[in-house]
Amino acid sequence: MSRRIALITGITGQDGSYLAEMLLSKGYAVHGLIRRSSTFSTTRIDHLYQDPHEPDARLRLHYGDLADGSRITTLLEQIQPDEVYHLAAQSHVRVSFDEPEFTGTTTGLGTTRLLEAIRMTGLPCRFYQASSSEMYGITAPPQSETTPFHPRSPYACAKVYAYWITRNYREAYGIHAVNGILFNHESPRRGETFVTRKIARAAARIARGEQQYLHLGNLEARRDWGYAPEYVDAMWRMLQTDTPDDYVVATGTSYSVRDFLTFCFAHVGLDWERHVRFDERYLRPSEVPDLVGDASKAERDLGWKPAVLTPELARIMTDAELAEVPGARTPAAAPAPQPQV
Ligand code: NDP
Ligand code: GDR
Repeated sequence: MSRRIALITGITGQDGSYLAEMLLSKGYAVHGLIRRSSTFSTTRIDHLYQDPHEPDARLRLHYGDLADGSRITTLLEQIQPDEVYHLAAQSHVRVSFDEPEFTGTTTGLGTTRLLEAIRMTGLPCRFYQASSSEMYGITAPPQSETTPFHPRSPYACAKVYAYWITRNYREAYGIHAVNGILFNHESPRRGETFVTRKIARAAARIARGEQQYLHLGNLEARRDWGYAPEYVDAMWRMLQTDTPDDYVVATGTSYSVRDFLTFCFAHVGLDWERHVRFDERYLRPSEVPDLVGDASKAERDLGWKPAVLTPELARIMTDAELAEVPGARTPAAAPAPQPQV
């Protein structure tokens, strides 16, 4: 059987980096879409670097942006992927209130640009859409594939649009397109402005005497926090089924931001209440109070089940902040992987 080819948008993000690692370990040729910026944005995948001049290099990067539909189309024609994992997005909920239009263009319409490129090129590839538990918003938990959406941010509205356009291209054109409705998943590679990483990082820094206070917003919000490397495995499993469908991926447990603070600070022997200060800048104009996923369909159809639950996740993330974790933050000694231009 010839080598399978995957295209990952958002390869420089948390999930993209773990997915690239996993697909390379399965023998795939992996292509990644990255944005051109004035500095390198490849820290999370530097350890996967392969010299693109080597004919057998299996990781290749290409410049492109979700706003640029024609580039996406020509890239698909050039790469001829078997599987497309569409992970790129403006993914920060709070930021989406500041940049609602940009969030719609990238997080929402970006999905249409990719699906339209697949339709126009006629490639028989499979398509994964990174849908989100944020789509449920204020609908009461537990949330499953049949739970109605009630989005509470421009980000969530864009994801609801992307969810439905993915289903529409499946129904209208027979494209093998799936929605993975993933609940929050975290890791040492999580972006530093998401609450779990912010807390784990601050706990370690305060324990080392590098920082005194941590400023946070709403501590009462409850989330279903799982471990990112396990969630990219679920993405891959979704694209291996014969019939495309949509799946919730979650742990089925819920903890508050307050609980996460307790886990991380207790791990370094500190009382978080002495170090956390409220800052209203981190509140959202409309909040999502409580998310708990019901992933029984994924367990039944995909054989997927999480092993790491939130308390262990908090320990993993805090330990990573206390030590150095490859791919988390520190520039690797190897040259940064870059597209050939
Ligand atoms: P990150 O924010 O870590 O990564 C986002 C990626 O998208 C980065 O590679 C970023 O590139 C890229 N990107 C952003 N805008 C553009 C653009 N205009 N053109 C091309 N690339 C762009 O997200 P995660 O890895 O955490 O999440 C992956 C996907 O899954 C996202 O779509 C997110 O919304 C969704 N999701 C995430 C969940 C989670 O808990 N992590 C849960 C449910 C859904 P750059 O590095 O240059 O910024
Ligand atoms: P979320 O993650 O909005 O669930 O979106 P985030 O970590 O940003 O917030 C989780 C909860 O923590 C509260 N919170 C704070 N959040 C941040 N970022 N910073 C703070 O200082 C702070 N204080 C309290 C928030 O109000 C919120 O209730 C993530 C993203 O990865 C999305 O892309 C993804 O779709 C969803 O998870 C599932």
